[in-house]
Amino acid sequence: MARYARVKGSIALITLTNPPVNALSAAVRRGIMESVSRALKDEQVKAVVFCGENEKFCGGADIKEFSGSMSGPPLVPLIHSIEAGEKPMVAAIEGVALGGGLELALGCHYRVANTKACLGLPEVTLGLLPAAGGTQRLPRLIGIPAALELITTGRHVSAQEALQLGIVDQVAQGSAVQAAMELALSVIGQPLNPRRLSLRAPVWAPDVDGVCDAALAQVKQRSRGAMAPVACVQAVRAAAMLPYSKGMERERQLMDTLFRSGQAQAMQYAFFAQRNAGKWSLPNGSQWNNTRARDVQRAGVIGLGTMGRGIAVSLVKAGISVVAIETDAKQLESGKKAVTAMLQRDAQRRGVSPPLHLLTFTLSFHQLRDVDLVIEAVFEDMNLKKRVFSDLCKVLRANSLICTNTSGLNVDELAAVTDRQPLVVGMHFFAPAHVMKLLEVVYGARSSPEAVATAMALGKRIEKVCVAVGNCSGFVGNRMLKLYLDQSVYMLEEGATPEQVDQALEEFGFAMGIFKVSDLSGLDVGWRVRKASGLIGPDVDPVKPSRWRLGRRYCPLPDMLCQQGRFGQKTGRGWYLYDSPGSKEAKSDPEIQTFLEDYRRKYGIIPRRITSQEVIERCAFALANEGFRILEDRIAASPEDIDVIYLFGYGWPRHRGGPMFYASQVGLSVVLEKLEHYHRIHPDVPSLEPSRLLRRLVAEGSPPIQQWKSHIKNLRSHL
Ligand code: 3H9
Repeated sequence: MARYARVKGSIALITLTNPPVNALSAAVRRGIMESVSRALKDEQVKAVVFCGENEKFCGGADIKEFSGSMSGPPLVPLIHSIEAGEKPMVAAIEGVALGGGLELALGCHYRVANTKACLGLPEVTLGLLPAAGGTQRLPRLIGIPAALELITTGRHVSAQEALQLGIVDQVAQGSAVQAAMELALSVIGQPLNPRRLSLRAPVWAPDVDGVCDAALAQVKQRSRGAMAPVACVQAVRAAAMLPYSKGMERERQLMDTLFRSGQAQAMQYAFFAQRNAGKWSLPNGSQWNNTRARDVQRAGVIGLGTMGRGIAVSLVKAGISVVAIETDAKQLESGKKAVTAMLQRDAQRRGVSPPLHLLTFTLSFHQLRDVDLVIEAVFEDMNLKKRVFSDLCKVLRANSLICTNTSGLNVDELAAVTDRQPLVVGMHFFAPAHVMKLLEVVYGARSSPEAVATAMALGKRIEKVCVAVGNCSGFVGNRMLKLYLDQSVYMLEEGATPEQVDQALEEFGFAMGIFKVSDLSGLDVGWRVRKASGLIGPDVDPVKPSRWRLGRRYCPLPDMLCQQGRFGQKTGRGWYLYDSPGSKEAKSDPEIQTFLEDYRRKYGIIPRRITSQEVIERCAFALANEGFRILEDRIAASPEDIDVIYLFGYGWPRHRGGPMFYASQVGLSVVLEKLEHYHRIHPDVPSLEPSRLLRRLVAEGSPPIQQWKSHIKNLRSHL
């Protein structure tokens, strides 16, 4: 797990060998310990170079080990022994030096990276802090402000930036190992104490308290309720205030607290869930590793509204030629301007030239004859999309894929109007499509595994986190969202205000409460959907609309707001008030308070106090309950897939793992009990009735979330 070789006569080359990222498993740590001791004992060896197999230095501690009992030599003393070694130790960084990997490099006396390397301390994204001396050595190397920024964000830096910051001593154009060996030979005999970061004095500066306080305020605002960023600031503050050994003690104490926290478990779960989502499977047994994706060189994008523009930008940035289509010249021109500007801004930021040559803007469908795949992103209207689909079939090659960007329309119904049902899939992007990470790839009843594989591979290529989901109204994300929205507005009827509900959700960790998000997305969007689905019609009394529709409780409050022209940010008024249309700062609106009071009076509702706990329980458990139904229906293959959708598409706080993980962490029997309680009080809300799968899991002793899949199979075999 660490290979030892003597090279150039006097250099010990220690290679970490634990593919794919040479994580510091117990075996690797043991291997390093033995190799270092051998190098120090060997009189022929004058310097030591560390590198990683397959041109990847090290991805850090082995995260899989965190859930078991730790064994093998601990990392902290191991890095100390490297730093204390009486021969120059040089890290040759290629690929990645992350977390414990970078901490190992910081324990070395010199660091060389090659141009393609990236470095960082991303522990905060796993609910932890760099606990192998990273919080103490990095500030001593690059100063408090820069270290705070890197450690609290977990940001990766390029080799060039690492050089500017002073993290590495040299950037090599070619092999970092060769350059490190040359450097090692050149420093033999030079004093090592100045290179030992732990021997440096604390990096105190007159404004250090102010800098740390500002960082603390920033992380509290950015990651509401997350413990790790706060602990990171505390540990770096210790580096500024305390001698090294005391700072290390503080680092360890803080790590112990984080390590045992549910937040770290949630974030590590999220790390693996994200990677597992790419290992998709379909109910028919086809999956990621037995299905070939087609190569996509040229794509068409139909419609250059908000979604189409973002999709075109994402494709072009990934090097795919795009034929972008609009129906009239004016819209085409405005789409062209917007797409070009987005690409130019992005290219400027990255210091490259914009790949505008990959774009063709046209009004003619005929230009699509050579594309491998089309993504239709026209208005969310079934008849319009059907028309586009049948028109596409007239011009496309027989084997071109057709994808629809829809947030919930029936993919099978759309596929049925084409001459190629197996080649039709949904690609549900999230706005803005060039920014948001999530992509739901929706397979219909007749979608071929190859079409799913192609959409998943394309999504990955444009740097999306892709989840394959089945076809049903709203797919996974929006099907669940509807119930979450329902609960939120019911609570307004019962006595809450939008501010109270949003505050509870924000304290839970959401960046924005549901009413602020609704104002941002536009209240008219849901209004249109409700009209199309028959919930709002001419027979609805405009003065006192019914609170009971299609056999269940219905809250007309959002419709009543829309009738007043309150569409959210875009009109300057929604659940909140904004200074002007389009402005973003939400302010409480006394008119909304009066509106809610009048409404309750009109319907004879006696308002009651709704606690934050009730807000979270009703929103989060309603989400999870629908998640269980989605699993029963095989719309999602696993609870991890659902959680990834909520983490990347709906702002669910990462330190809460996702709605399904949260349910497992709270305890399934508690969730069941609460749902039964709320359903007893609100029998007219069928979605609060606990799902069969939840009941079954509780009856089977609430197994851990990783085992739910097998219980779902059993449940199905009993149906
Ligand atoms: C730490 O270091 C704590 C210390 O401060 C203190 C301790 C005392 N462990 O992402 P990919 C797996 S905490 C175990 O698809 P990429 C990953 O699950 C650690 N496994 O590839 C996947 O497995 P599979 C701090 C790991 O090229 C496979 O490798 N370090 C680890 O897109 C490929 O991963 C981090 O937070 C690991 N550390 O990206 C870095 N890393 O094939 C976490 C990866 O079975 N890792 N795997 O699905 C990353 O950010 C990315 O994986 C990396 C490669 C950028 C390295």
